[in-house]
Amino acid sequence: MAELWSAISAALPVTEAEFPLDFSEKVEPSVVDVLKRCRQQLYTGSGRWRQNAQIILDFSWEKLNTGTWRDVDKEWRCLYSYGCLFKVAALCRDDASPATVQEAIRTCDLGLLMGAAIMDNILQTFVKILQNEIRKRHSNEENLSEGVSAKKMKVDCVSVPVVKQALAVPRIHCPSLESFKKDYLDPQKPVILEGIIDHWPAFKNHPWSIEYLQTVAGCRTVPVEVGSRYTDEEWSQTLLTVNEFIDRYIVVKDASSLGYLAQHQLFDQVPELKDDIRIPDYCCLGEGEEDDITINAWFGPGGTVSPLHQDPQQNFLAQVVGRKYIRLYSPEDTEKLYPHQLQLLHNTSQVEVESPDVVRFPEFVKAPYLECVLQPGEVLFIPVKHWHYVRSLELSFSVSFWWS
Ligand SMILES: O=C(O)CCC(=O)C(=O)O
Repeated sequence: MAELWSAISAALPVTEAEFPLDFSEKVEPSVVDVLKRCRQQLYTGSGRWRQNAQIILDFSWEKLNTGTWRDVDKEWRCLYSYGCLFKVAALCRDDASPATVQEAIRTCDLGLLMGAAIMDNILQTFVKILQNEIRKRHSNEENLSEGVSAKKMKVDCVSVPVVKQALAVPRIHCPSLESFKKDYLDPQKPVILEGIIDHWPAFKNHPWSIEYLQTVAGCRTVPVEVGSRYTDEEWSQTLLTVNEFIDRYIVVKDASSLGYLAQHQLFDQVPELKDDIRIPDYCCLGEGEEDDITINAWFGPGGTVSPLHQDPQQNFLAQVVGRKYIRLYSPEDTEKLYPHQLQLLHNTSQVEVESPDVVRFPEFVKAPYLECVLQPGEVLFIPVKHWHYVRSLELSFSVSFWWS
C-alpha cells in the first residue's frame, strides 16, 4: 500500500510551494483558506484532511448544480477537481483496501466528468496509477471473475427490419477525399462508407469484446441512460461503473429495463480506448480543428432506441460491434416530422418512427426517407441537421464523430 501512496505522491508537485492554487476573487477567501489547509495537510500528512476535501467537494457540488450546466463558471469546475484531488490523496495515504481504491477511481471519474482539467490533468494520471494497482492485485488472484462469456448474456429479441432496396442508403468503398466531397459532402447526401475503419485496433489488435472493455474500463464510472428512449416520462440517467452497467444491462439480470451508455465522451476519459480508434481522414474536409471534433461512445444491448432527432454538426457514425437499424430524413422535410414544441426537445420528433400515430401525425408517412442496417466496420455519413432514428439490433458499440 505504501507503494500506492508513493506513486500518487510522485505525481504531485515536489513541494507545497510548487502546488498551484490560483483562483480569482469569485472564490471566497474562506474557501481558498480551506484549499490551502488541504494543500498543507497533503504535504505534512496531518490534520482533518479528508474532512476539508469534503467541504470543498460539497461547496463546489452546490455550484455545479445551480442553473444550467453551460452557465456554470469554469472556476467552480476547477474547484471541484481540487476537491477530488485532495480526497483521492487522502484515500490513498493509508492502507487502501480494494473498496477504497475503487472509491478513489470513482472520485477521479467524477472529477473528470464534472470538473475541469487541473495540473496537467492530474486526475487522469491518478486513475492510471489506481487502475495499475487494481490490475496488480487481480493478477495475484487467479481467475478472479467468472467472466461474462461464462454467464448468460441477455438474449436480444429485437425485430430486424427488411431494408427496401429503393430506400437504401447508398454505399461506397473507400472513396477519395475529392469524390466524397463532390458526391456527398457538398450536396449533403448520406452515404455508408465501407472499408475505411478496418485498420482500427478496435477490430484488429484488441477486438472490443465485453471482456476487453471490462479490462480497460470496467472500474470506470460512466453516465448511463435508463429507460426505453429519452423522450419517455420514466427515462432517467445514473452513474455506474462499466462493470455494473454490463452486469445490469448486458448480462441478463433485469430484462424489463434498458440501459444505454449513450452520447458519452468515453474516449477522453479512457485514453486506452481512444488508441483503438482513428479520426476518419474525411474530417479534414471540415473547417474546424481536430480538437473540435466531438467523439462519443454509444454502447448498449439490443433494443436501444435513439428517437428521431437532428444535430447541428456533420456526423460519421462508425459501427464497431453489432448492427443498427437507421432511418434518415432530410431537413427539408422537418415540418412533416412534427418536432417537439419544447425548446429543450425542439431537435427531436414527436413521432415514433416504426409505429407512427398517423392520426396525430398524418404528414409523417408522406416524408421520404432512406434506411439501412449499419454493420460492424461500416461508417454512416449523416449530414448536418439530417434527422436520424437509430435502433440497435443486438449488443452494439458505435462511435460518433461530430465535426464541422
Ligand atoms: O447510435 C445511436 O443510438 C444514436 C447516434 C446518434 O444519434 C448520433 O451519433 O448523433
